[in-house]
Amino acid sequence: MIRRALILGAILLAAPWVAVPVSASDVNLVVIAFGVNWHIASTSTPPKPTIIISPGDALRLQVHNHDAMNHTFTFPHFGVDLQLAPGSDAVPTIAYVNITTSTADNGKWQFYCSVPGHTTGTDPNRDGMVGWVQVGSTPPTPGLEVPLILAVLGIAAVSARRFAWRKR
Ligand SMILES: [Cu+2]
Repeated sequence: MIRRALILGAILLAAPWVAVPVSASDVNLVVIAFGVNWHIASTSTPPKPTIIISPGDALRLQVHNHDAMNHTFTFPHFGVDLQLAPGSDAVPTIAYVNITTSTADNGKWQFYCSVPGHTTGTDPNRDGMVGWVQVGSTPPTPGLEVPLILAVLGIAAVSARRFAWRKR
């Protein structure tokens, strides 16, 4: 009986970690250099975008340049540094970037254009022609998990004791 209670406790403890889903999808996006700013999908979306993906996702980017000047798509965390020749709305310059992520990439990472004058500040806190990729959600505040684990342990301990007492 004690053993059964302990096994039940162990299963309850293990369950939250076993249940964590593993997602791995392709995220296809167009990132546009326009007006010395980055935009997602269209030139009229807000500048300085944040792309949110899950660890394990593959980020498949088309990087377009609509400006009649050079830009770069520079993303230090993922080792990407692309030159973008001048383009236009009618005939944008198009480059392709594939980024594969894992749980090791959890966090918020900045990309930018390295042409002098297009950003101010230094890595990883530039301003201007910048954007971010956030891998995973921001971690939840600890406080819910710990009491839950203690409650499960408490239930297991109490039932083990009760069974031991009954046995006598
Ligand atoms: Cu630029």
